[in-house]
Amino acid sequence: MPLNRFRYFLFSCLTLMAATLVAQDKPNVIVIMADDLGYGDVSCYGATELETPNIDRLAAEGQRFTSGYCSASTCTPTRYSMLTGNYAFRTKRTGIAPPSAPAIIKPGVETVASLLQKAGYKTAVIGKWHLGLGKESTKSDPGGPDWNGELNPGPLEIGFDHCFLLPTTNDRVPQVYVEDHRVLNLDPKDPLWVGRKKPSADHPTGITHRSTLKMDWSHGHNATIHNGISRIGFYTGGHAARFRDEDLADKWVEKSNEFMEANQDNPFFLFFSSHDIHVPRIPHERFQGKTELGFRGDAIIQLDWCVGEIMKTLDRLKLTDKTLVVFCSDNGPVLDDGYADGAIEKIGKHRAGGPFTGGKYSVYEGGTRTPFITRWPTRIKPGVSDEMVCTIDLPSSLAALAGQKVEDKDCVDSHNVIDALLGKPGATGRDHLVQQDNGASGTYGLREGDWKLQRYGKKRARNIVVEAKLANTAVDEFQLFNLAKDPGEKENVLKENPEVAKKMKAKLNQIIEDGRSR
Ligand code: NG6
Ligand code: CA
Repeated sequence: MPLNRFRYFLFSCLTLMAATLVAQDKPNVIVIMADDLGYGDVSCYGATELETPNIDRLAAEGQRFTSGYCSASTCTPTRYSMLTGNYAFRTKRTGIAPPSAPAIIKPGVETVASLLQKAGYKTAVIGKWHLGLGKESTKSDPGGPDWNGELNPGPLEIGFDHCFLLPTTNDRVPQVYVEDHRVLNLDPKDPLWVGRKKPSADHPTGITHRSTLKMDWSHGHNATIHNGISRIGFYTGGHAARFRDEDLADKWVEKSNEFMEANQDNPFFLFFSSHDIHVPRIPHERFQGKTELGFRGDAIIQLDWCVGEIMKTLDRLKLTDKTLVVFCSDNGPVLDDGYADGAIEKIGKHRAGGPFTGGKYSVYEGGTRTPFITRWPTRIKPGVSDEMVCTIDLPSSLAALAGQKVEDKDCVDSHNVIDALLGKPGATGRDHLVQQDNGASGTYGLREGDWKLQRYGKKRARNIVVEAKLANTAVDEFQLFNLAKDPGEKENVLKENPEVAKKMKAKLNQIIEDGRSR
């Protein structure tokens, strides 16, 4: 070979090798997000009334965070923020989405999925979505999901190559899977109708047919009945497409396995979005009765099983060492969230929020401080971290890991805490975090170091006592706690620390007004 051609050949080989090395260097990423799972709900975070061996193994092989958060104490805003890296309170209509909500994250908005897609990843979301599907409503078109046609925009328009979804949440209609842009197994001769109003006078509901239900409702959830359980909202048709609640977990695992197998040779990002342990809690028959805590406990065992199955697949495909797994939750715990499943009656010694006060719907720590684990055997040294990290940090942190630039205008509240997530010695997490409850209620928490400020838009706090029925409690507009001395936020020390309170109120206002915090 002439020298010049040989040089060219050598150069090409080296370039190819370098590109392969870079691609290999990018780990797969799996974010496993549980639904309504509290800090104290798994054994590696102190639960004694049940055992979660697979989640515990993840923790034992990785970093277990004691200050790991989601950004809101309900589902839609946390998921919105986890994907976009923007606090949900900055955008209207990011509160809990109804069954017929249009796509909440608009095409063109950068997300953790679009960032990783640009970095060469194949991306998928499998499981609960609850971020709306379909177009906005206009005067002539009601918008929202076109259940019999194309469900667009959706995850595929914001960076996911593939999706297999529970479209909203399991207590909302309809009980069908959505694969990419369509309802799976829909028979055009039996179209799916979804609406807010009772479709006919004789349509059976949780009110008219209450005695036939296999699980009774306790508040709300009394509209259309499917699988012996009444739901939020009405629907008819689509019978061939309907699923059984008992089979959801198996389906998420099956579809995730397919995705991992198909993408074992290239970097992939999998958002495994479990419906457990949201209501209605109907675990598969093989998990029913596995705990003394009723279906809420049994659903935790089912969730743990899913985690184990994903870990098994990684082992089988020899991907464990090449995969960063992040385990987290979308909000804190709630016991009776609308169905009489015995969660309160059977709670015994179990403390779903661990040492923290409050749960789902609350800006007490229990609302957002949740299990948070990272595992990547070749890169993360096992240990426990007290660094503050949040699900909203995943876009910037994972982009940094994949070598993908995040533009200044995007992911405006997402901090790059990848070193803390990987447990690097001396790495620091966030120095502050804003916590919100649901929509634009004006209720916030601000944690900064050991201090925690709470601000209440309506001077009412929801779900402070997780072990009782959901209630609103009168509270002062502002409360201040010292988490180092009082992690349970029992003693409001605002009067004793007026300067701290003043500074934190100003900081909270500033973060809201600035429109960004990165
Ligand atoms: C509430 C529902 C609750 C749950 C929640 C959303 C009633 C009375 N309560 O409105 O059951 O569905 O919305 O939960 O309907 S989340 O985890 O998806 O945010
Ligand atoms: Ca939730």
